Amino acid sequence: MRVDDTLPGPGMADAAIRTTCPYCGVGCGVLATPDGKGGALIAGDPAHPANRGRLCSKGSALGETLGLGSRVLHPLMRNEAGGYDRVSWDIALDAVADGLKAIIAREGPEAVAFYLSGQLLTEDYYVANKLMKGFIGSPHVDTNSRLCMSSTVAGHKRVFGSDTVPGNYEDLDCADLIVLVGSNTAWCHPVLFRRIQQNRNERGARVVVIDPRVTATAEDCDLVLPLKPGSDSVLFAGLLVHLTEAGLIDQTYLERHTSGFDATLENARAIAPDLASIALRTGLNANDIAAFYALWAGTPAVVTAWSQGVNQSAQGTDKVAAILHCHLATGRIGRPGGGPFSLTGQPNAMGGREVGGLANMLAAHMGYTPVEIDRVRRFWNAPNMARSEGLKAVQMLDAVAEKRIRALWVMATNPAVSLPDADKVSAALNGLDLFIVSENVLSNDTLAAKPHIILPAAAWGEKDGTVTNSERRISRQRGFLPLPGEVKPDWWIICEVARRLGFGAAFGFRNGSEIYAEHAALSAFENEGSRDFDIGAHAGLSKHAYDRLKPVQWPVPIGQPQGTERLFADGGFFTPDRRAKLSTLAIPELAAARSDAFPLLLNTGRVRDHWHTMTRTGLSPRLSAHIGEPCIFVHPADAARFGLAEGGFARIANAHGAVILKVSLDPGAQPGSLFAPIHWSGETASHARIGAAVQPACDPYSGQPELKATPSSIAPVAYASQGFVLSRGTFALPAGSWWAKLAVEGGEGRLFATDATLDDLMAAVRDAFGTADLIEMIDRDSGVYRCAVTQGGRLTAALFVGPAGRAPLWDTVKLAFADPQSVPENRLALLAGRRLDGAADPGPTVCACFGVGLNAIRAAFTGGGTVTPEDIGRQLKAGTNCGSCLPEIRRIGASARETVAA
Ligand SMILES: Nc1nc2c(c(=O)[nH]1)N[C@H]1C(S)=C(S)[C@@H](COP(=O)(O)OP(=O)(O)OC[C@H]3O[C@@H](n4cnc5c(=O)[nH]c(N)nc54)[C@H](O)[C@@H]3O)O[C@H]1N2
Ligand SMILES: Nc1nc2c(c(=O)[nH]1)N[C@H]1C(S)=C(S)[C@@H](COP(=O)(O)OP(=O)(O)OC[C@H]3O[C@@H](n4cnc5c(=O)[nH]c(N)nc54)[C@H](O)[C@@H]3O)O[C@H]1N2
Ligand code: SF4
Ligand SMILES: [Mo]
Repeated sequence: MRVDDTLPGPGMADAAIRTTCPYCGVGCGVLATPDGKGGALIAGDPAHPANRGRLCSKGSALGETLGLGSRVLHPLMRNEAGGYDRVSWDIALDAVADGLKAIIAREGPEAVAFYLSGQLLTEDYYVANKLMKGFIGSPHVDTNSRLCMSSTVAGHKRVFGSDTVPGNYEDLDCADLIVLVGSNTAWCHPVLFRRIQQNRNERGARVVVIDPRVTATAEDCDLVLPLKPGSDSVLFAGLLVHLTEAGLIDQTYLERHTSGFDATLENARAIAPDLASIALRTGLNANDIAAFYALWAGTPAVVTAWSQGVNQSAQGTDKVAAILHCHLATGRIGRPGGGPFSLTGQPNAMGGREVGGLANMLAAHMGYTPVEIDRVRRFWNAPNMARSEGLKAVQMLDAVAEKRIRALWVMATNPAVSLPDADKVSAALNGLDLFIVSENVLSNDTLAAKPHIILPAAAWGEKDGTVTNSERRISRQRGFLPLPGEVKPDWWIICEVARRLGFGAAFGFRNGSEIYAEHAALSAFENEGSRDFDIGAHAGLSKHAYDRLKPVQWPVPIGQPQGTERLFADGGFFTPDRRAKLSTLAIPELAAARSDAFPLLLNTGRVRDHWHTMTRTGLSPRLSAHIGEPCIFVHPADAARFGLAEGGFARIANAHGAVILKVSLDPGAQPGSLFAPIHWSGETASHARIGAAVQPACDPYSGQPELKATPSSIAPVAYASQGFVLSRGTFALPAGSWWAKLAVEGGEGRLFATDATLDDLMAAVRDAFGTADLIEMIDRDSGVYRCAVTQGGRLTAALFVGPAGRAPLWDTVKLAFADPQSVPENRLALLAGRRLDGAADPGPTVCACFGVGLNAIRAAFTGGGTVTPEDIGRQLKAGTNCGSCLPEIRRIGASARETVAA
């Protein structure tokens, strides 16, 4: 196979293009080989330092998400009737520019705002930020990274003076202890999890998991600390006290490179005076806390890594600072195998931070001091510099609701789903004077709020630029597919609008490479080592060199083109006195207090095989097979307390909104807490847009919302019947039904529950499919109805329904539906839900990479003799690619052994 670093060209159809995965912040290198028909073969890039050839289930399935069926391919404008007309780019861009001009003239520049995303490329982000903050003159640029990384940014800046991640992924290979705080690494950063596990298996590294829930990550570790939600800073304040008492403070490092230790220690003592009070406040067992402290104290090569359990918190910035303090006090920073490590969420959350995508940053890691404003103004030759920090995401949407912001341009994010208090967000968006969305897809919940103008943007595989991963590594994301329809790159769209606003001279970029070169030059402009973010070595980068850019970790200052592996081992912080600043933490009030009306805390987060609002992973049948339905994970004790049953439904409600989700009993859940995935939206489910039931309370420093602990109630919801429907097109269920849509091979699948009668359902079937090719089976006494529609002998639709609690299984019918060649000879067997080839039903998918089902794995475990997960890998291939199902396979093994023993 030929591998090309650059772009596909004539005669290169068989060449693999090096690019990076568009999902998580691990930033894995991908080799994409276009198939010449709009698709591509996807493989991990063995040469990329982030993944060395590995990909997780989501990355491996990227080829299944390249179809154009759901894409927006032409500029669209809303007409008077509320529908959309296809318009030319000129008309759409003029409308954007004229609309912005009119609002700026009438209300001033601060009435306009951009809401951006960590899924934009650095080049897109740079021009958006430059246009708004330097030329339109409004500071109101914020990004979905506010919901994701901003507490880490605020924590880094408070303590280090700059938003710097000191370490790198190799530290995870050579640490002796890895502490994962509020991170479900096994599911959310699977390739790093594999690296951590490899270290554990081969070098004996120890792993500690700190998370109120016992997650898949916690199944492969040495110590689990299921602390009370929000109590992390107590635990880490206690660690600081312990380290001091154990004589482990690195006095030399502390004296040379830090300030503020004494007051910080005093404050830590007030927060966490002794083990008993730490145990009380964290809800942890005192012995476990002592074991954790001893382990951390006794292991110099320790990495403390965190993500949303720390960031998405009303005390997020303090939590980050509390972790950083422990590393600084022991000098365990910037050394191989040692340091604090923020795991970034999105593929380019870091790049967005670098260009100034956050409302409180200006550009190139500069803030809003008069000197910095003036420096950026001179560099940009900017006529209308923003003068002070802008509104952060939640406040920005409040300003939209209050009509202080009249025009909003949303790019590459789906705020009607992902912002807290999401119903309010949808209504606010709908009320804008000018609402512009740059999107890949034709339909999502933000588009349902009816933008005036929809701009079709290039998607992964088409767009071309750079991204920065969690370890500061800048990699090229390269296009390997032609731009479909009239789709354009985001940077192009922004520059065209800038030109129409009269700023053409500053936005005359012909390609991403010219933008990157300017961004690099700004990073070095009057820097001289005063700012961490310096990629001056790339300032003069030619297009040729840019196209061949190899992954490199910043800083990459002039004279250091090889980049920088680690920072701060010898101090050199970016505060005025070059010292890290330890500071006091607020005594954490466990902010989200439960009440009688709302006795539970609603925690929200991710599942293994879906990405955010599912606009891409929702297209992949393979990825929809793992957790296909919007569930609420409940501890069995809470289920008993509130009358909930596994597989039943529950209404979760609070002051903000309500959702209805399927109940899944989870012994790993913390009693008193619920966990719901964030992925379902109004597009993919009837009642599962969780953002509607999430509070908008924010961390006071970072403005990051507390998305992990909304006081809520839960109550069972009963439906008369439950079933599934498979169809080539969309099937309309009777009003009031609960449903969740899933990608299935060959069409659309919906799982549903309803109070509609069998007659209502039969009428809906007749409406949708007619009667010509319909076979039906009905047993009114049992409340069972099943039908299949065949055309030319092939199954084209099916609906099975039964009484609630006895939902028909769909795995075998799905197989017949998926296979366009299969002609069910025995249609009655099909209606009976039996496999037509007589083979065993595979059951729900466990290994998404190889499509291995639960039943097959269970059968292999119970087949006799001692069977290990490795045997399962050899027999069935399950777990041998990305490995993110390994914890689940081990669990199936354990329960199979219990069953056999019983
Ligand atoms: N499969 C998948 N992977 C993804 C994504 C995806 O959508 N799907 N998205 C990417 C993005 S953008 C992000 S930001 C990352 C997020 O990656 P993670 O942060 O790992 O994911 P989450 O599930 O949001 O939350 C992590 C954990 O925080 C825990 N938690 C809640 N409250 C607390 C607390 O008070 N203290 C502690 N210590 N823990 C707490 C939750 O129980 C949860 O298990 O994932 C990235 N990777
Ligand atoms: N309750 C709760 N809410 C959360 C979270 C949580 O844990 N709990 N997590 C938060 C976090 S960490 C994150 S990162 C957010 C994620 O939330 P969002 O950013 O809202 O989710 P996505 O589904 O990734 O939305 C991206 C949108 O941009 C489009 N898109 C993708 N690529 C491009 C592109 O290159 N150009 C353009 N123009 N469009 C593109 C996609 O089609 C999609 O519609 O959710 C946040 N919200
Ligand atoms: S770990 Fe998975 S989702 Fe994340 S970058 Fe790598 S392949 Fe993509
Ligand atoms: Mo995120």
